[in-house]
Amino acid sequence: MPEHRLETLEPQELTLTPVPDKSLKSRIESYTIPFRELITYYRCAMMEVETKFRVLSEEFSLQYDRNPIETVKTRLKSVDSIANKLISRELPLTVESIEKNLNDVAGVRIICSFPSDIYAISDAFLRQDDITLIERKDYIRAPKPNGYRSLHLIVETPIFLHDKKKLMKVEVQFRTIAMDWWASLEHKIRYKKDVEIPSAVARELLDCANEAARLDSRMEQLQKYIVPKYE
Ligand code: 0O2
Repeated sequence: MPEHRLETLEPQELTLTPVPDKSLKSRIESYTIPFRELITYYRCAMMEVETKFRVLSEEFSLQYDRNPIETVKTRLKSVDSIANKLISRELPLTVESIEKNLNDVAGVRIICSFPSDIYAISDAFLRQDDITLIERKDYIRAPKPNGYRSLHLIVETPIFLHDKKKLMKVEVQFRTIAMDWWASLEHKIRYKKDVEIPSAVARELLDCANEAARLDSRMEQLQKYIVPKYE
């Protein structure tokens, strides 16, 4: 490129100067840095909630000599899933929109032994004074028409940063091993797939969900004979 001396340039020539790489970089950063920051906050909130369940698990084991929490799983929604959800709801693709409209960027799944454990653990969690319940969906007492069972809570939890406290939303799903078994396999078979599932397959899936619920309730009856209730 020919070298221009500033004093010889006319004003219109100045506007033709190509955008230097540096400004493109800063434009990209102005989008990505707040997004990465937000995802980090969600990760921190998820860790806070995970720790609360690990503490409850330790304490229940100590008090009752039985651990009602089988597994704690965590997941952060992928960038693609976040974008797809916003696009499908015709919402803006901005950091503000993610925070305002999506409740499940940070997810924690608690797999319990018996259905009653779900209520014991979720009540103990909700009694903690830094946890605010935003929404509760009980798909155990009222299963979805396809047979899906789980207790879903959307909660707000504080995260403490070096200079501020921030409230973040986390989705917590509670399931028994049987509910999780069904949901995981059903997810693979049909959930979110664009193809229409034949009604015979849908009926069979529903039947499997009901069967799993019956087994859960039989196992619950059995454990009542030998294991003390949480009080
Ligand atoms: P993923 O991949 O697990 O994250 P919301 O999504 O919360 O804004 P909605 O539909 O009212 O809106 O939420 P709901 O009913 O509370 O369900 C959200 C999550 O529950 C899903 O997240 C699934 O994890 C699970 N879920 C709900 N229904 C079913 C179902 O029929 N089968 C299975 N296997 N899982 C289910 P995502 O974001 O859809 O998926």
